[in-house]
Amino acid sequence: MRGYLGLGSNVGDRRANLQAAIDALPGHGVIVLACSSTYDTDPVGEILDQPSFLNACARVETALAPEELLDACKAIERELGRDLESGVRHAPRPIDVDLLLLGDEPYASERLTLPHAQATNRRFVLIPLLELDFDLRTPDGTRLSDCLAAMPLDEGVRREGPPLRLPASAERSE
Ligand code: PH2
Ligand code: MG
Ligand code: MG
Repeated sequence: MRGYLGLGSNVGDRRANLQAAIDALPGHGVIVLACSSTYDTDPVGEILDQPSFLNACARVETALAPEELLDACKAIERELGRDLESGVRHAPRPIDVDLLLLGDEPYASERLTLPHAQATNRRFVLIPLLELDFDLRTPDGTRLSDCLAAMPLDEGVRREGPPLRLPASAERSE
């Protein structure tokens, strides 16, 4: 099934952290089909006084179910040294891997909601997602380009660098 991941880092070598997460995906049953450019973004959410983020998105293909893909994202965060026990929501982090969309169905459990709220209301997610697929829609048919067009321009998102590399071992199915 086709899915979209959002990646973020605001501690250490941000680009290397994002690339390491991309490179770890095939080892967890996730084929990376495409990566967006990287964007330097103003922190939004509960903690604004923290370093700016580097954000990117990836289009992936996987046979994993939604909760299994979430577990893979969390495992990669742990492998890359994110301290999941720190407990502070929205605190600075070397790596954040979020599951944004998977297939054409919504999903809701205690741990996971699809589509991820940020896929429709955060410029740091919408802009790299639309770079990957300008016609992308949520399962209810909402066009993400319409979500972006309706948003105020108050969250700074600046293109920082070229797309992250596909993992060396990636099987490409496109
Ligand atoms: N992630 C957050 C909170 N705030 N701000 C930006 N710009 N980028 C992020 O990835 C981000 C954030 C929590 O996951
Ligand atoms: Mg996040
Ligand atoms: Mg997260």
